[in-house]
Amino acid sequence: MSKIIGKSIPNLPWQERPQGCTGTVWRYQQNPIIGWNPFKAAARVYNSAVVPWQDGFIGVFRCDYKNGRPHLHVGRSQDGISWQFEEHMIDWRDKDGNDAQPSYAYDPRVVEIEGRYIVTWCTDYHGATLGVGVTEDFVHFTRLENATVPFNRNGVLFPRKINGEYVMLNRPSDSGHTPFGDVFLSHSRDLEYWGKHRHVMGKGGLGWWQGTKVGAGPAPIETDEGWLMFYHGVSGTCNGLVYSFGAALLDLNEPWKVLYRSRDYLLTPEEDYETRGFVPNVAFPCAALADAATGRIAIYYGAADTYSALAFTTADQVLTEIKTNSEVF
Ligand code: BMA
Repeated sequence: MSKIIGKSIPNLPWQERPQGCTGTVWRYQQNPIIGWNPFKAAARVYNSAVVPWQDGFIGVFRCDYKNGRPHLHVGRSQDGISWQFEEHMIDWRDKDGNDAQPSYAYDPRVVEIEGRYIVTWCTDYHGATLGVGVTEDFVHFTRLENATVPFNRNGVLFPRKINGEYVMLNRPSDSGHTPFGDVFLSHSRDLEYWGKHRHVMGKGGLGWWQGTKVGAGPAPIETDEGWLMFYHGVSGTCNGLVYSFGAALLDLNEPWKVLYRSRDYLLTPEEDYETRGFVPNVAFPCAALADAATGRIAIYYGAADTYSALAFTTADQVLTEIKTNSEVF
């Protein structure tokens, strides 16, 4: 049995695999958990980050406004399924307390490292780049320097330092809807200066579902066999891009080394809420809660750039799947 290293989350949202479902990952039967226009400012809430908080959950949510621009809002939930949102966007301040509000912000991820919650997201600095900030209470948010020069849109921290350094998965890109993309990682001692860049994995292989680009999803989950990383893979069709997701296992000490990687997707857009919406055919995971006591994992994913949805699996089942059906690379 593969073991998750980390905290126990006894109130993890969970549903058993429905009868007749044979997939390694299965959907929450009441999906989507967040629909159109969930609160006044937001038309769509998706591609968002959730972490345990007190006796429930908290998150940083991508909220697309009715002018089309995305901003980040805090959301709170007792059960991880039903969410209440702050009406106002996160008020980012720099270290001196000055306004540091990004002009847009999307695809946030959140990790807790040594008592601080670190948020990464896609922001703008003469083009898309990676914003980084910290909070301890989800009320006061301090923005740090951006991690990269443009263009880079997908920044995901490992949930602890590795060999004394912060490590961030990221994906260099171009402006617009980049038709390429490999996963890299970068190291930092202070969350400000980033270097020691390593290539983690490229698009392609046998699986056409990941033939156009790949990008890290939720913060990787530590297991006794390596880092379990869910990632999105994109296929370029005659009608546009299709976003599915799979998983990879990365070496614990040298996480740029890929031990196994999905040959087949774990989840691809099939349901109405995944195939119809603002951007059809998108399943884009940004957070996963992992319960070390049971091995259960709840994956939060954006559906059709419109809805928030939940899916479930266990560490053991995902590792068995990617070891049995591993991509050749
Ligand atoms: C990516 C990001 C995601 C989005 C996806 C599909 O480039 O912008 O936020 O979910 O495209 O539109």
